[in-house]
Amino acid sequence: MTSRTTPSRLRIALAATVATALGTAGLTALSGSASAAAADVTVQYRTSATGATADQAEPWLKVRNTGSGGLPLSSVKVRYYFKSDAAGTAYRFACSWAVKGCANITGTFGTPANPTPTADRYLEIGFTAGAGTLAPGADTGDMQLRFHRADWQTLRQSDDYSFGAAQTSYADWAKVTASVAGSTVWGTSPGGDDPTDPPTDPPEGGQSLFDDFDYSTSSDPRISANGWNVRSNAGGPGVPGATWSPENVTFASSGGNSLMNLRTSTAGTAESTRQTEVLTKAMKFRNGTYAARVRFSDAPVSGPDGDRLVQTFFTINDLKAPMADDYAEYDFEYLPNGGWGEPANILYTTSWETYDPDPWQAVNQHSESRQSFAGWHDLVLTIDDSSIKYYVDGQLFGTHDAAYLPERPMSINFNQWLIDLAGQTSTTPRSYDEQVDYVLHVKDQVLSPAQVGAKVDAYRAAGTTFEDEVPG
Ligand SMILES: [Ca+2]
Ligand SMILES: [Ca+2]
Ligand SMILES: [Ca+2]
Repeated sequence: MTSRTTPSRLRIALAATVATALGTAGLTALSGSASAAAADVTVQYRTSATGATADQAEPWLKVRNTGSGGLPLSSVKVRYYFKSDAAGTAYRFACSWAVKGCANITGTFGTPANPTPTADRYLEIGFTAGAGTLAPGADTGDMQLRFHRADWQTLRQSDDYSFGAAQTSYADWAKVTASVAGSTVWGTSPGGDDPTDPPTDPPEGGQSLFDDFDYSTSSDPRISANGWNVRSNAGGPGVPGATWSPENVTFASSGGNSLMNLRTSTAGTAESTRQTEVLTKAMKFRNGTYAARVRFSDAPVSGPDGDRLVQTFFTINDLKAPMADDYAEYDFEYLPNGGWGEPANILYTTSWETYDPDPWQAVNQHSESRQSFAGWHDLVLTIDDSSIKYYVDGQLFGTHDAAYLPERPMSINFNQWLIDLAGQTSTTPRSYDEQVDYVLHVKDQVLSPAQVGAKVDAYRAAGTTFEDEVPG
């Protein structure tokens, strides 16, 4: 452990903190003992981007538990210090691959309290509970991490404190720091920076779209002004020859809260079939959080039941060619009466890499639940650089792989359509409703379902029924 630096001052501070928490009895028991220093790690570093300048910095790291007990990785923070290219330059973190799973690794940028000529920013790596616990002697394995300028311009790393151009294979590296439960246990920070100060920089992104759908009718000019298209143009999906009907999109107030209703109706023929769709005109949404409160229904408002409907909330862009891999689509799709070979109600969430319409070939990953989802549901979709997650009513519904991440921005859509007319062959008119309370998108930030709820509550407390800060 030749490059190891363990400041004994910090060990003592840790022991004192623990003793204080335990009171006088604890002080006696811990005084002079090594118990409080049981948590201990070494950090190894290598880089695969060794140039003085690079498109991305690639600090690859391994954290080893050299203590005597199990080490929950969620208690560990590692800081990589660098000199920013300019004071206002923004950076983005990404994880290419990690034994512990990129979804379990977080990256946050911060500014040291005492900047130096080689360190006025740092990347702080953390772990979620899903990363688990390291047994004594075990390490995290490879963490292939990277970061780049938000504008993708070349960055200079030759002036970065933690950068080691010669470190092309893993070795102990004291120019990164590691802390466990708020106490520094590894490395030498630059300029007397305290590696346990909380990160100072706000999370990146955060520009939001919120709409409470407070409109009068589908021809309310504010709908278009706010960036929505109420679909009237013909075409798929659904029954060939069906009409997409703006008149079937209506708005009603319920307890002071406005709801959007998408009504889909048929009398058993293509000519009588009216489908509904509302979508953003702009394709400008990619990573971040998508949320909506949606009411699915199992039965028609009137008329005979049984039609094979799809009630949705989704994001999508355009397929530029069959199997083009820059296609992207993320769906919540509820089939109240089955369809696609399913005999009864089923909720799908599906993440698409791409597809070929003819002959049909799909490259996607899906999760499903065969039960009724009639009624109101809180739907949340999150996309970061490592995975796609779907939540229904606060519960994780599915996690999909990095292979299905979006390559290009997308629109946000709601629609209700008929797979075919074979589910109910009657010519008696019937109609089905899908209602939408609100939609929220937060750019580049992964929010928990609870954070989504809090953000919506804040909009409503402020009297804001619509806001769009998302850059086009
Ligand atoms: Ca630099
Ligand atoms: Ca794709
Ligand atoms: Ca509403």
